[in-house]
Amino acid sequence: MNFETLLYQQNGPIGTLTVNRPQALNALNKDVLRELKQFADEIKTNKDIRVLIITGSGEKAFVAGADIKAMQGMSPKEAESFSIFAQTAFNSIEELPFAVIAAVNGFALGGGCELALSCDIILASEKAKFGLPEVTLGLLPCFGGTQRLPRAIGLYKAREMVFSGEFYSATECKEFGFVNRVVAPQELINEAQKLASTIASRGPVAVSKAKQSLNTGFELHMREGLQQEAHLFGELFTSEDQNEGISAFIEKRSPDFRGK
Ligand code: CO8
Repeated sequence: MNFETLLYQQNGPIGTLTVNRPQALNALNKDVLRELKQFADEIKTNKDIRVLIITGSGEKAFVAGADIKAMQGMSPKEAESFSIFAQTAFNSIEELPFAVIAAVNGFALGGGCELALSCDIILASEKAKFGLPEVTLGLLPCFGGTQRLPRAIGLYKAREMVFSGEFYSATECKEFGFVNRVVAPQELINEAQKLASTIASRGPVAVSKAKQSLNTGFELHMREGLQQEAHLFGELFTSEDQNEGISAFIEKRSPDFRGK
């Protein structure tokens, strides 16, 4: 895969995607958003991938937001389209059929924080800073932030972050509940890879359907969510992996999951 603004590396079943515009602290302009969408569309059918890690280039930023310079002079219609364009790209990442880990190495502001929130798990360096500073620019978070953040941490904490526009440390965000772990900067990628390897060793079809149950079930009424969970559980019994997982347990050996 060849991109102008993204770097991609695959190591066995683990892919690592790096947003690569360090000169602008990896800010999201139209090119990055278009490539993120294109990347998600291409990778979603890659059966070899079991976990994707997303990070930012350089030591300073994960992604410092939407490209502020590119927003100047937009018409209301253009601004709305830009928001929808970014939301569509992030939805495609959220809907990838495998686990996605954000390895947040520095500033995750505005659209950068929203990109992390479209990932399944967020690991952060001690140096990371999160925030939704859109109101400081006279804007509101429009890449999914006003929707994903309250779902992740509740309305009250989300309102504080959105209305204040302040930056928060990784530890504060862990307390808020949307950062899973905070690690030393030099350990971040290692930790993300370790977690990715653990997830990659589990039944890929099971992880994929568990993700679907968690993510879409969260939006449903409890009873409908339970129905969906039971349905997805039933579907797993058409997979070879389910048979392999249970057989391996009974035969006291490690399972050899094939993702089928
Ligand atoms: N967009 C464009 N360029 C950026 C951005 C950004 N979001 N962030 C940093 N840069 C650029 C700087 O302009 C600078 O470039 P140059 O050297 O050419 O001047 C370079 O990156 C380095 O940045 P700084 O010199 O500012 O580095 P500092 O260490 O002094 O500060 C900060 C780092 C605190 C991260 C600072 O750069 C900053 O505050 N950046 C902006 C953060 C921000 O407000 N992000 C939210 C943007 S809004 C958003 O994401 C969603 C809005 C949706 C809008 C949709 C419109 C339709």
